[in-house]
Amino acid sequence: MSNKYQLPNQARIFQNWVGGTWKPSASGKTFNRISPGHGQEVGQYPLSQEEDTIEAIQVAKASFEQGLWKDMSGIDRSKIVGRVAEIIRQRSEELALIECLESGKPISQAQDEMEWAAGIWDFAATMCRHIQGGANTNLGPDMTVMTIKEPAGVVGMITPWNFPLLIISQKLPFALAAGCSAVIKPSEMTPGTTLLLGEICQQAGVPDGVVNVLSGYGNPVGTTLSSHADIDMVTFTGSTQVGRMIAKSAADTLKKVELELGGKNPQLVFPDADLDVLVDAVVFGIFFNMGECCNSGSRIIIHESLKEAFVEKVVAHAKKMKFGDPLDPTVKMGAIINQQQCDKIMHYIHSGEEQGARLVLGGRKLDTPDGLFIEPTIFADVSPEMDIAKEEIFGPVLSVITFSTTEEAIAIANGTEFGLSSGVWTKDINTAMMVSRKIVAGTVWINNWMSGFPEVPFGGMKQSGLGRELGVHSVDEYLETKSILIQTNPTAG
Ligand code: TXE
Repeated sequence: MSNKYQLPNQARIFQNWVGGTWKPSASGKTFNRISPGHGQEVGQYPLSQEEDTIEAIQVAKASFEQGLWKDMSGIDRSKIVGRVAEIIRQRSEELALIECLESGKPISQAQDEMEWAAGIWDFAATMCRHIQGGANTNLGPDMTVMTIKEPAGVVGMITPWNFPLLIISQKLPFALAAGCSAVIKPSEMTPGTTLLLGEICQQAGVPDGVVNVLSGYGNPVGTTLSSHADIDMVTFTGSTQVGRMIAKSAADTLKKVELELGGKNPQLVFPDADLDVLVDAVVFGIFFNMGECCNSGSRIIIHESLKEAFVEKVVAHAKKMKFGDPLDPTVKMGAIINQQQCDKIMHYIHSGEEQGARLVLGGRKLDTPDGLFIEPTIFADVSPEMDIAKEEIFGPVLSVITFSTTEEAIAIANGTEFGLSSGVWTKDINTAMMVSRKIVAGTVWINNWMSGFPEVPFGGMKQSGLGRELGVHSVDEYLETKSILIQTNPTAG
C-alpha cells in the first residue's frame, strides 16, 4: 500500500494568529518541535510572552465590544460555524499530518480525529440558532420578567497535546455559538493545527479579532490568560495539577472556570460478560492514542472467576496490534509525546513490578534511535492500593484487578480521586443500571467503551473537572443570564 503521508524534508514555520493575521512574537524568538516518532524537527513556532498575550487579549476584547460577532444573528453565525467544519474536512490531510508528526500518534487516528472535530463543528452550528432565554408572567399581573442570554465575553482557552484539534473543537465552536471571542493557547508540544484553526475560522467568515491563537508555554501565556482581568472565562483541558493552579489564579478576578482534567477510568466486568467483545474494546480503550487519553480504560476490575481467561485473551489480542512508525497507515500505536512522559510511564511500570503486580505483557521502552516507544503493557494481580491502580499514568499500561462481590467492585471503582469515565460489562440490565447509578463518574459506558457523540455531555466528577463539554447544554457554559423585570402600570408609593 502506498503511503500519501511522508516525513517532510524541513520543519514547517508557524506564526501566531492575532487580529486576523499571522504575527511573529514581539521578541522574534521561536521554539521548535521534534517529532517523537522520528526524532526530526517538524515545526517552529513563536515563543509568545506576556506582552504578546496581553495584545491578543486586547484584540479579542475590542472585537467583542465592537459586536462584529456577538451581534450577528444566530442564523448567520450558524452558517459560518458550519463552514469551519467543511474547511476542516477539506484540509484534513494537512491537519492530520501535522498532528501525527507533532504528537507521535498514528496517522489513521489523526485522520479520524479530524472527522470527529469537524462533526463537533457541525453540531455546534445547529446550537447557534438555539440561544434563547425565557419569560415569566407568573409574578402578578403587572410584572413581566425576561431572562435573556448573553455571551460570557472573552474566553481564554488552554489545551493539551493528546488530541489538539479535537479538544479545541470541544470548546471553541460552542463559545462561538454563544457569541464569545477567544484567545487560545495550545500545548507547546502540538500548536500547529490550532494555529491553523485561526486561519480556518477567518476563511469560514469569522470576523478578525474574534479568534486569536498564541503558541508558547504555560508560564507566561497560560498564566496570563488565567489571571488577566479582561479574560471573562477560562476553559482548560489538561492535568489535574495545572487545573487546580488555573482555578486558583482565576479566583482573583472571579472568572468563570471550566476544567476537563485527568481520569483513572474503571471498567467493571461481571461474570456474565461476553469476553470476546470485551477484549476487543479493552485493547482499544487502553492502547488508543498510546494510552495518552483522559478517557483511557486503564483499570479492569473483573470478577475473579473470569480473570485467567480474560488475561490470556487480552494478552493475545494486544500482541496482534501493530505498533511503530506513526506515518504507517496500518500502525495502531505510535510514539510517546516526549522523554518526560516516557520517564513517567516507565516509573509507573517499575513501581508496578516493585509493588508486586504480575507483568504479563510488554513493560519495556524500545531503544530506537529516532523515536520514543513503549511496548503495550499489561499487569495482572494488581491490588487497589498500588500506584498503578490509583494514579493517572497517561500511557499504554493496563491494570487488571479482581473482585468477588459487587459492593467490592463499586468500592474499588470509586476509590480514586478521579471521576471521569467508567464502564460496566454485563448482560444483566439490573446489574448494569444499579452499578451505573453508584459509580461516581461523568460517563458510564455499558457494554462498550469510548463511544462518543457531539450530542452527549462529557466531563468529570470529583477531581476530574468542573462543568461539561458537548451536548445541548454546553453552550450554557459560555453564556451569562440577565434578568429584566418590567413593571407595567407603575404607581407611586
Ligand atoms: O499537561 P499540563 P502536560 C496529564 C497527564 C500527563 C500530565 C502532564 O497525566 O502526564 O498531565 O502533561 C498549559 N497555567 N494530562 O504537562 O501541564 C500547558 O502549556 C496555565 C491529562 O502536557 O496540564 C498546556 O497548554 N496553563 C490531560 C496545558 O496547560 C498552563 C491531557 C496542559 O498542560 C500552566 C494532557 C499554568 N500554570 C495531560 N502550566 C487530559 N485530561 O486529557 C501548563 N499549562
